Amino acid sequence: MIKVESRKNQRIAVLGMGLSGMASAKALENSGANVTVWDDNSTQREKAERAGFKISNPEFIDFSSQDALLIAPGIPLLVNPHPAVSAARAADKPITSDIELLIENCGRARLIGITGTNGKSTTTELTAHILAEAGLKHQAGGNLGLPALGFKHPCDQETLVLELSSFQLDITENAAFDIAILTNITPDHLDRHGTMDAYISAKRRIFLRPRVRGSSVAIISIDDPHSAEIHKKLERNNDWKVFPVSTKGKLINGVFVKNGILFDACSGMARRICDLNPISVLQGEHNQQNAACAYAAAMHAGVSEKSIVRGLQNFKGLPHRMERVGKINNIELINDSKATNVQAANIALNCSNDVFWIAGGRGKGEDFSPLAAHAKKIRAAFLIGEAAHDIAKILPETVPVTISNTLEKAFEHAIEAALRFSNAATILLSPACTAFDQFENFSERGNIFRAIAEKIKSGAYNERI
Ligand code: UMA
Repeated sequence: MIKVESRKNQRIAVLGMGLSGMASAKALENSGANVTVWDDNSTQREKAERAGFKISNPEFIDFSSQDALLIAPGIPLLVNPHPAVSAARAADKPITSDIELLIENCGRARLIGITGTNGKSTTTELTAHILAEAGLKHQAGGNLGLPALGFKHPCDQETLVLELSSFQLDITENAAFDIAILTNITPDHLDRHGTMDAYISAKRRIFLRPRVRGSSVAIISIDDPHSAEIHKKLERNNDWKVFPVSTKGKLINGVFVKNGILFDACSGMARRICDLNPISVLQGEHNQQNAACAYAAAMHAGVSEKSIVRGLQNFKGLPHRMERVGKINNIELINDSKATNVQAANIALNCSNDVFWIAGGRGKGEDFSPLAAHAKKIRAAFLIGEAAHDIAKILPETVPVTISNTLEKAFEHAIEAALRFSNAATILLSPACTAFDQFENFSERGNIFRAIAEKIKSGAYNERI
């Protein structure tokens, strides 16, 4: 784990003992900090107590004797801040995060930060995969997989690839990256940030300051207006070397994809790098955007073009992102459980035809109506969870809707309907919602979808259908 030398002997209260809080508390304690922990959920608190941590509710701590409050990403900060956040602020004590402590303590290891509404996990994994392909020492994690302070302490020659959520960026004051990537911005997490402006501000914080003024690299996909605006502003100052990325048109100074071919025009002249069309896990404009961002990052990290192309070509993709989990007769089964917002579901529906669509879960305060644009290809919708009725409302009468409530029922209803349909079809789980109303997280939801698909493929469901 990370040696958090910068906080040795400090008194730190840790709030939120999930994955990131637990790793943070362990790293801080091992590094000689005086740590107390808290979780509002008694089960998590007991788990922390069993792990040997001192429990103390930061809401009632005398913050004058504390050095900082470290909060997990899920702790409310700006809209209805957690009372402990207000207590720390009232005492004028810093609020910090695991990402901040990693940045403070990672020495000269290269830091690549990746954010964006969609595509940040794929870009993170793809960048890490390319570094691995090139034989470069690296670790990847953050919002995906390993929490920041759970990384092994890096050596100076290492590269750390960090997926960063808007939650993490909001609570990180000293963000500073060698290479910072913004994949895109569309509405998401409005329940947490309150307004779209606040959400955009959180995302923009990845460019708060360069690690090395004038030579840190900002890679910004400019295909949506919010990211294009950030790119325009950043380009005007000399703090960063700024490179745009696009899948919509030719660029004269960045990386772009045209007809599925990746081009590099970072040094002026456009050079053909590779054909993404045959790479099955990089299909669709959204994946081309991820590939272009990962290419740009790897190139600026010094990876040879040959290794990058090899990495792109043998990338295996990520689970729960348009993951093909099987075929029954002529029905494709696609697990896109990671689509936890409207734009992600929009992308998935764009890529499919004759869809039997399973959607719903816990909404994030977003408007579902853009999804109605796909009505013509949705043969039927099977809706689950808290948002089922809100999604039903935006679909026109031409789309048969079943409120299935649970994923198991929705799958059963979808397979019955798809088997009655005479043409090739797709059963697509692309919920446009988080999983938190019925599952631990999107991974659990996707794993259950995959398990049902396996059962159906093995015939275990046949008698019931
Ligand atoms: N808690 C409180 N009080 C509160 C709110 C939460 O005590 O008011 C406690 C909960 O009881 C729980 C703990 O805080 O025990 C959970 O903390 P957390 O929500 O920060 O979750 P972690 O388990 O620490 O996981 C976090 C990220 N979670 C969120 O940002 C919501 C994980 O991202 C990340 O993988 C992990 O740290 C490791 O870094 C998940 C996520 O859903 C994948 N991210 C969102 C997204 O991608 O859209 C942002």
